[in-house]
Amino acid sequence: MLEAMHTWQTTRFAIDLSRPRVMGIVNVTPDSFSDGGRHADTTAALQHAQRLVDEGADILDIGGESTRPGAPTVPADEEWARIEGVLRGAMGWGVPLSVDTCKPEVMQRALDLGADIINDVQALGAPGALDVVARHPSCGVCVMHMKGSPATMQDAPVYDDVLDEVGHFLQARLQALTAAGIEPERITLDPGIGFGKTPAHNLALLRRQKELLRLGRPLLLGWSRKSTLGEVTGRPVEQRLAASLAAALAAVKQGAGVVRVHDVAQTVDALRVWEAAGLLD
Ligand code: HH2
Repeated sequence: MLEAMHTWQTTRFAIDLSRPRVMGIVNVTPDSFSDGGRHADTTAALQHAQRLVDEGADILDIGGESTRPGAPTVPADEEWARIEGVLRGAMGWGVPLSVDTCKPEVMQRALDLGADIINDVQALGAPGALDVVARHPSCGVCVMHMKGSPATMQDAPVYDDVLDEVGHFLQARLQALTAAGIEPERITLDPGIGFGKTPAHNLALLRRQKELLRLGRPLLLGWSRKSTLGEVTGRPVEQRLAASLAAALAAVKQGAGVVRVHDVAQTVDALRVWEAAGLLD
């Protein structure tokens, strides 16, 4: 079990999670919540992606549609047009490439190009999405919990027990994916910080995150710059670096195998200090 928990099988790479890995965010969107429009064309996005790799990103997560609360949906062709050149350009870099999408059409095209991972905030819930990933012999997949949809998810979400509900959801998806033929080694699980959760829910997920390790798969956590950190610190999105680092380290301490971040260099440095002190053993 422990061995399996330490490997994430993806299209081209078996990613070793015996030490935590940093997934660098490449948003090729005009409207992402913290960096929308900064690298919205292929050239700028590739430059940004290259910088993240130079800074020590272990995985790149390329997205062409914002999932921020209230974000409009983008047609599949447009989403694909945003990310295709970035995927093609980065394919030879020797770094696992993840595609952040909910749409089966986009998943299929990305996998046809050789993408390593499908990262789906809808947990392969869209019609056809599970089939696309199951038909592929080896791609990795991250399934995330979200309550509601980006349009509605922050309308006063209510849980009896957020850990129970998220845990049961992830367990059910894990079962559905493996029943469809996706080997457990290909799957990571994400409780979905900020997706249909209040700050209290998100903080409970951090405090009790280790309970999710019982599901037997590595955890991927995305706290970077999220609004709960703004609530806690009183800071706007562009001033949440310190809070994001604290949350990433806390997530790792609580068992995360992968942290999804905007600020790769700083996160890598923070983890290096922990590693040097033997805190990652
Ligand atoms: N968060 C965002 C997007 N995708 N995927 C996973 N697995 N986990 C997350 O927490 C997660 C995610 C939102 O962050 P960002 O990509 O910066 O913003 P936007 O969705 O506005 O592009």
